[in-house]
Amino acid sequence: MSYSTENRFIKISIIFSFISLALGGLFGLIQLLARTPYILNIDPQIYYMVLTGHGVLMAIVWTAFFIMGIAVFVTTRVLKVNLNKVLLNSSLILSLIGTILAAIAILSGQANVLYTFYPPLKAHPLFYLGAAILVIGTWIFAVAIFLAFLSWRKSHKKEAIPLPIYGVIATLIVWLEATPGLAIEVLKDLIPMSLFGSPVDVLEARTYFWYFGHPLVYFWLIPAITLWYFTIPRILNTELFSETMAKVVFILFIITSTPVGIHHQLVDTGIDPSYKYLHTVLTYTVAIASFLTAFNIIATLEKSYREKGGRKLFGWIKNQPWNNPVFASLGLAFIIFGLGGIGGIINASYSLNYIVHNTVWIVGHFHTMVGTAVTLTFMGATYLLSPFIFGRNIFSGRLALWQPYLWFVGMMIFSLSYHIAGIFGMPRRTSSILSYSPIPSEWVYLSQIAMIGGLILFLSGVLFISNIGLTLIKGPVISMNGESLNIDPKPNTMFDNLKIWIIIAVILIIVAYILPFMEIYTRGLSPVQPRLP
Ligand code: HEM
Ligand SMILES: [Cu+2]
Repeated sequence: MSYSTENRFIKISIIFSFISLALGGLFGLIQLLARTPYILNIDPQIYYMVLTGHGVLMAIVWTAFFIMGIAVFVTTRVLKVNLNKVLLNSSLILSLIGTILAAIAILSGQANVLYTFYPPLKAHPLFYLGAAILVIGTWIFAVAIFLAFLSWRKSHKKEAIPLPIYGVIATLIVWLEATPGLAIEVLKDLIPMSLFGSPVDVLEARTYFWYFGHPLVYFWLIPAITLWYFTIPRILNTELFSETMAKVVFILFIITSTPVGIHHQLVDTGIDPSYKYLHTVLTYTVAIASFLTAFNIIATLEKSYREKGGRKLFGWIKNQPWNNPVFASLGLAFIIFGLGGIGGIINASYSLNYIVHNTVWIVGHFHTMVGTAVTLTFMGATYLLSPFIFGRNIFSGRLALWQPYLWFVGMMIFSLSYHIAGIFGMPRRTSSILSYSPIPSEWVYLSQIAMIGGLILFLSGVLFISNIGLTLIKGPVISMNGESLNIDPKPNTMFDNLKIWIIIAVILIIVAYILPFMEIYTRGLSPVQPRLP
């Protein structure tokens, strides 16, 4: 079977994602040095340009392009199908154009609105236009994958959906649940604001944004979790502890990832506390999915240890292939996912949220989740899939082994210090904490410790990017481009009927959002004039 169009898509989108990661990492370094007292002084406008670039490149571009590339790889290789060429090519072109337009607006300093682009802050129209085009590109992409999946399904009705495909489909369903919120905000509020200076209701726009913003988290996490489910048992030469549990997790993500967005607005005025409470409760149900994931992976590790004759109570932790770069990346990402997950429960708690809101605790938190659980997993997946995707083995296995450990150590130092500094009230999104003087002494030394962690993190990023760069140029050539991934067919069960879960998801979204939006609209909007940051 020939996958030439698909392979081109995969290569372009994944290499583009690495470029974003590299540039985003450079911006991260600048922020790190600027935030730490007495190290680097930069103009606040430049700081916010860099911070917008870092947030957008890391949270949206790096993740979305990597995910699209991997999704094409998994879909074609597991189902042994081709995707619609026109859809695939146009989705790639639109996604690239949209991203480049937004990048031009950001890098020229005309969109210093951060990756949350809260109005009334106003960016150049290209920024919003680029975002809209990117989203349209991803929708076309989703259609291409769904068409291939549905046509496969027609001829394989009695078979269970293979787990990696389940992960791809769940990811795209969550994306399609989430993005209408973004589309409405951008088309209805932000583009008119930016083009014509139309006034905007801040609360309305923020509510649409977070309708999108929380499921975005699962758009990142589901692919990472899918990679754990698929890769870890293969490396250990065993089966996943429970495939049914894995599917239940995906279903829970489909159902509960969207109707929880108001947990990002617990401090916003104008939303009734009872709705905030409802979203908090639903957030705890989505946390169950994360707990089940942790259980399933740990049980798989222990199962494989016992199958090989291990008998010690905790021997399954040490006796794993920690010297395998792929396992190390995924395993360390998984550990950080556990720690970050606990932090997430604190964020979602109605009362504790008031303490950590808008502090660097939050920065510490999402660097554990998207910055490590997701990013380090994708890095490990790159080591694994490089022969398939680039037709080359990784240039240096030794660098590939050092890299995840450095990332882990760097992240532990960086994120732990920011978590603690956050409890001392150190604000995020500012380059000049000293301007808050007098400041707690903790802010200064915790920033300095975080800087050491961030530098290690940056070094790890440099190792990754240079190893991949060298792989592309000099990695040992190996021909695996046409190869398929074989997964033994299993019988269909109720967990393979996605329709019913999608219907439940839609109902729950309506229940969770109809009242808050009615409150916003019946009270009447209070639009304000946009302003430049
Ligand atoms: C080289 C490694 C990295 C360093 C040194 C770094 C550093 C930082 C710092 C210091 C901030 C806080 C800025 C502030 O609030 O004033 C920040 C924010 C952020 N980082 Fe990173 N980061 C790194 C990697 C990543 C990765 C891998 C991701 C995600 C994939 C990521 C996503 C974000 C996001 C979404 C923000 C929030 C931006 C905002 O508040 O608007 N970072 N980063
Ligand atoms: Cu959230």
